[in-house]
Amino acid sequence: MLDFLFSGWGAFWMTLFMLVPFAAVFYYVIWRKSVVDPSPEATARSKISRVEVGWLALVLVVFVGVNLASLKYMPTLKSAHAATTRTDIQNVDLTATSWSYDMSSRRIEVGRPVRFSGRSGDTMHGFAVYHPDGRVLFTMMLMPGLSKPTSLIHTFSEPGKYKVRCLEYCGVAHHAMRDEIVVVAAS
Ligand SMILES: [Cu+2]
Repeated sequence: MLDFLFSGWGAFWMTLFMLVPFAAVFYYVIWRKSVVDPSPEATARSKISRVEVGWLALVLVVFVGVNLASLKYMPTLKSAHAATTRTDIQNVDLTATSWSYDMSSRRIEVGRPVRFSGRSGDTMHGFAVYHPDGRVLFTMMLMPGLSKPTSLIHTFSEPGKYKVRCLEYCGVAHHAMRDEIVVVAAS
């Protein structure tokens, strides 16, 4: 669905688009400074204003709150949880080599956790799995020369065709480094 974003121009326009809010805030701050507050030296430096206390408190609450609330979505914590509570884990071993994946299986059962154990045969590669609607479900970084594979446990909740892409730049055909996993109904 969001395939156009992965073309060169799609990524280019998306990057520009994401810079728009930053540019707007930047110009607003400069405008305010020049129009409303022409002499910042006039304000007392030793005192911390109420507005500053408010902003600090807001940042603290948002920072701590978002971190706490997002803990359970962290792939590492999800993996650890599945590894200790589930006994029906499916295993998929994979090796990434420029510019394809060698996978022990491309068929996965829905609802059962899958342990992806990945290695790299040459250089740095990525292993990112996309939901059929275009969302990234997780990504793994595969570094060459490690004694143990990089592993992650994920449970697919819907059957379908899931695209795999490399998200670490790995050479001239990096953009063509793709694969597919099929998640099927439990047998
Ligand atoms: Cu790559």
